[in-house]
Amino acid sequence: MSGKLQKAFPAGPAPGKRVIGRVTLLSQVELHVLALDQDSPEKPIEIDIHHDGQFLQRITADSELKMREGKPAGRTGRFSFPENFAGKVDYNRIGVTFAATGKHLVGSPASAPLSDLPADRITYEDITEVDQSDELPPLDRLEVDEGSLTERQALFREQGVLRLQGLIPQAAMDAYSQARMRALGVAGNWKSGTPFMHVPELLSLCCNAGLGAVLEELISEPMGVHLNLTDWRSTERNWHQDDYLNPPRLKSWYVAVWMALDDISEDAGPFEYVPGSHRWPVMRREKVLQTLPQAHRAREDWPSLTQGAVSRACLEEVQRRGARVERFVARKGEVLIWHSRLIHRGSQPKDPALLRKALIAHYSSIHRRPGFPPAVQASEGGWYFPIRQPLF
Ligand SMILES: O=C(O)CCC(=O)C(=O)O
Repeated sequence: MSGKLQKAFPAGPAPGKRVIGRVTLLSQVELHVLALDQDSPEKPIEIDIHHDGQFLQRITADSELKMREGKPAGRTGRFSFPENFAGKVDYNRIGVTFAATGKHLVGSPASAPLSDLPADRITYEDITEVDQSDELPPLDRLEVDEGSLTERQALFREQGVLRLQGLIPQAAMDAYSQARMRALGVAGNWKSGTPFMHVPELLSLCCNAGLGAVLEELISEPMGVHLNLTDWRSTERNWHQDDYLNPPRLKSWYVAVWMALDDISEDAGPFEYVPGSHRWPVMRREKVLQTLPQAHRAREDWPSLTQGAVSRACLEEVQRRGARVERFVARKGEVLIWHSRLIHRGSQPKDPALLRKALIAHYSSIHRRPGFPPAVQASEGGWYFPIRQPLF
């Protein structure tokens, strides 16, 4: 317990209710709450604890605290962050709210307006909007001559996802797997998001001509790779769309590809997705940012700060619509292409020791990323944006 970290806050009313409370950080890992229902001072009060927008636990402030004259001063409760949080507790990201109203207790550091709401009160509607404008790729527009679509286009328009076996020669995947193994072994990873700039086998795989042709068939413009996720474990990034993570003017001229370099075990945290969810309202960055206190909106790590609210809102929407979740338990060589608005996630592995040998590559239209260096056509036929970042 650290005396330096001890903070005290004045008590104050929770707006609209005669329930008041304050929270005190006793140590880096322990919170103390004091709450009082002014109409029923003997009543225990339920309090929700969040960190980084993620709901952690509901506690009850039920120990009686009496003032000197014997009058009830309120009910107290304590919360200790779980052991696996050690070192990760960021004081400014702790949210402490009344369970009944969702309002923050005085002294709850992550309090501020949508940001006044705990992540579990933010709805899909709060952070999305309907967009079927003519600025979208042709397959996403309201009016499409369905009869003129190829089978793949029709599937992608309807499902937002396409699974293909045999699209990329196995030899190209194996060559990359071996190069990665030589460079990193099984557990390592590159720091760069663009390792294709350093690893010829990776560039060759991402710029495979057959793949490039299918991406162009779906989006209607040549697509250039600009991001790789090369870990052989699930990212464990919970439910989200990719669209709001990109510049708003890019709209949906964006697509991502998941390649199975080996058979993927059911227990290794497969990629999961909700077919058809790319036709639901789309998350907007400015709306997602509203869920954060003003002071945090310019932070580089805003995607992780908002991930808790985003994934919860997605899950609720999936449940509200009774939508189906699919798992990509891929066979070696299989490729999955997904739409930038598709709700998807890297699921949590049941067995964290298992490898998930995959390559993930993200692509944008080569005509629509003015902030990137001009795209270059690789000798294989596909395109890449030559973004140089140190490999390690
Ligand atoms: O780990 C995974 O399979 C999910 C990857 C993902 O969400 C992404 O690349 O946007």
